[in-house]
Amino acid sequence: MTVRIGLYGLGMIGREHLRRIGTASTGGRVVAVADPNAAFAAKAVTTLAEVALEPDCESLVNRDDVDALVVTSGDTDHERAVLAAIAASKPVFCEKPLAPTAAGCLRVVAAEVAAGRRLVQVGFMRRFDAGYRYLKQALDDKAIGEPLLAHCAHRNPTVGSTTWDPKYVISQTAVHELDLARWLFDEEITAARVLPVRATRSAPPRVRDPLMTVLETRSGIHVGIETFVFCQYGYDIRCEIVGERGTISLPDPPRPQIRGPEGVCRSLVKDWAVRFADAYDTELTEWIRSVETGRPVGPSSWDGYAAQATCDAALRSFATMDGDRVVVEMADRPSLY
Ligand code: ISE
Repeated sequence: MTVRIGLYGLGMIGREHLRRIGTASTGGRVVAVADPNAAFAAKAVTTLAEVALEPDCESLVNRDDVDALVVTSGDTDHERAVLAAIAASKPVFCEKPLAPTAAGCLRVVAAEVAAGRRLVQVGFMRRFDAGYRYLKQALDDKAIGEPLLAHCAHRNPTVGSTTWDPKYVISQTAVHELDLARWLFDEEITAARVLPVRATRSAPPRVRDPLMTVLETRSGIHVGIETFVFCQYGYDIRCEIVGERGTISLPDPPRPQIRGPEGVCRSLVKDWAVRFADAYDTELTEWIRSVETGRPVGPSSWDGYAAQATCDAALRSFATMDGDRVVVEMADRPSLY
């Protein structure tokens, strides 16, 4: 069976997913699209053969030939599109964040609970990366005994210096590690603090970079996250977990080794879309398979809510500019999750 998909949002990640669904043997096909900006959608669709255009997310998801929805629009349009899919009883894959506030995420959770079954997968693609899966397996196998703490680094060579909101360092960057910490350790995050450190001269003065975020989990595991979005040298993602009997590290992605006049070197990936290309392929392929089987996999709307609640706490700590410890406020977890 080919899963027929409606895709909402034709920006950069939307066009990437459209190409990916068409080429990566995912078992899916995009049959119709829409975008909150109708004029932009009308222009974009002229280059897409055999794809229908709809005026909004509701008409898109309610088409008879759409089995499931992919949401890749701007963050503030996610909630409405996901709620439309739940109302139509159709599975939906939504790029992160599920909604830009924890309250918005909770409305999605409530709608899904009322529908009585899981329909939503949130796009935390690192859970599908082979290296992170290796870490998770080793932790679950107790290869290092009980985990005690983790060191993570999330470094981008640069991000748009005029368009970058300083808060994105938490909400667009560290949010991946906030989700991973919950997933890897299978525990909720209970508190967050964000510490400004000496600022790089490569960042615009209004952006405080790098930052150190420290999370605490329910059992007391501490996760230190360095975010450094103007690091200049490459896209470098690190994670080391320290346990009672050893450590486990995220493997570096394979890169060719170059021998030349400068000696022996391996170049670094410069771009997150390249670093996690395989993870995105696996994520969408597994989601489409889950639509076929009716058995949801991957991050749920509860995971989307928990990441956002943690983000909100980290942002409150960031606002103090003094590393204040902020407790993560979470609703009770419904039995559906
Ligand atoms: C970006 O905002 C993302 O969402 C990507 O998934 C992440 O890998 C990248 O580092 C962020 O800047």
